[in-house]
Amino acid sequence: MTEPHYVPAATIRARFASAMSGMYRAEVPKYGVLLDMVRDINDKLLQKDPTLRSQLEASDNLQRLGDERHGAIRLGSAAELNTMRRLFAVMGMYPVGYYDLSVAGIPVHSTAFRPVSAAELRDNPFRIFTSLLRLDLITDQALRERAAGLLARRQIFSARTLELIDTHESQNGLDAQQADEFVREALHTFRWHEQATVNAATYQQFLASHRLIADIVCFKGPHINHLTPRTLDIDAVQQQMPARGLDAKAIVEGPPARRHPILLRQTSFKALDEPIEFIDVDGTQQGSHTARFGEIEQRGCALTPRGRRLYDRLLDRVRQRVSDPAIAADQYLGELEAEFAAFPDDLDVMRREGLAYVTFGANPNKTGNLHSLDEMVSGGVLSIHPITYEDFLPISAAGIFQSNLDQRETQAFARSPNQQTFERDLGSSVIDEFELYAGIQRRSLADALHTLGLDEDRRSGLLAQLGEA
Ligand code: OOG
Ligand code: NI
Repeated sequence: MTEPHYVPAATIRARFASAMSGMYRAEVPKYGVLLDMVRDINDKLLQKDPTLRSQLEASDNLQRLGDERHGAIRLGSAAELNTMRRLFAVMGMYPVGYYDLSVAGIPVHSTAFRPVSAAELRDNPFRIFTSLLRLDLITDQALRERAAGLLARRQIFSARTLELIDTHESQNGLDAQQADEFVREALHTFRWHEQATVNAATYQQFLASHRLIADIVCFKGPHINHLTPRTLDIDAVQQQMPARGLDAKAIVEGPPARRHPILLRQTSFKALDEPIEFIDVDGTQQGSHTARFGEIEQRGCALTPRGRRLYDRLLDRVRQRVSDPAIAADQYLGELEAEFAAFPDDLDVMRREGLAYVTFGANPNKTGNLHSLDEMVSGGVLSIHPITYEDFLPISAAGIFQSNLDQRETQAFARSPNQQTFERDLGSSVIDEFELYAGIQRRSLADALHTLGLDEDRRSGLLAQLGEA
């Protein structure tokens, strides 16, 4: 049990997310432009569409929408990843999912730290996509050793942050003063540093090997590289970006526009070229570095493993025909629409076919057959709502990485997922996202059946009809 005077993890998380947003807004003014645009578009849409508003309210999404963000960082070593896991635990954020980006020519593998329960997600769904550099994929041995040496020497956490993480673990919580201090101190780790830790020549060597390696190895810490707000209409965002002075990427990543949105659709503006000071024995040298960008996303319904396989298959067919969407955007979007006609665009059909996860609500004043889950839904005894997808998509993530790497051709790393090594470095296993969604779905049905006053036998019979997709 958490002591009563300890600050709830969700409160620390919300404060941290808000402090990070403030810091990033000051560091990257275009992020402020993007936030204003997303707020305008969301407000207008909610005014125009009261049905959407009540749907969002019913699925616990309306209240969190304005504060909802995800960020991303890239770490250099196992030790950094391990401490980062302990740091995020203070805020009730746990590693969910394993993403292997080597398949897309990017030498990292990743997880997303995020809250996991429905209640915690409702309070504040802040997430950080966290990547770890895979030095094992760098073939140049001298460069690999150089990188390892630089990474071993840096300390990305302040001494006080480390103490507060220990305190959190030993007393199982932080009091008000400790929580305030934690937010202030932990934020430093994610700051931008205008000074590199290397000279310009070393930076160039890493850059030539892979831009991402330079970004991870040559700086004091894992600067937050984007902070993404959630929009209700990503096509409007994509269309309005140029007029607001934001250089939008060619296509929106993810599924096409639908009546019932699924998974995640994302777009971004190009990374900024920012001034950097390189250090040398005889002084400093001015240069620049391109890492930080702006991203916007629209979140839809979480899919079951079966739904996800269908999504992957359809997207793969499109990608086979259009290998570079950036130079054939119209063709890509046309093919995407055509392929996804095969993905049912009706929430109850998606549920029945075991493609999507939903939550159930009880309507005790309706009567009807109480033996069949499908009939209870079609008769309105049970209402259904989409469960929001809280995670990421590897192909979209690769597209986002690539559109900001500024190098057309990506390197061919052998496909080598290595979840075991990742989990060893992390110091724990990653949570399976599908189990989380299935658990939320099952609990909501159990609660709804309880509200309807059904006896134990009837309830377990209906729960058995959920299947485990
Ligand atoms: C992470 C890119 C992935 C997303 O939204 O898929 C990501 C990075 O560039 O470090 O944030
Ligand atoms: Ni992102």
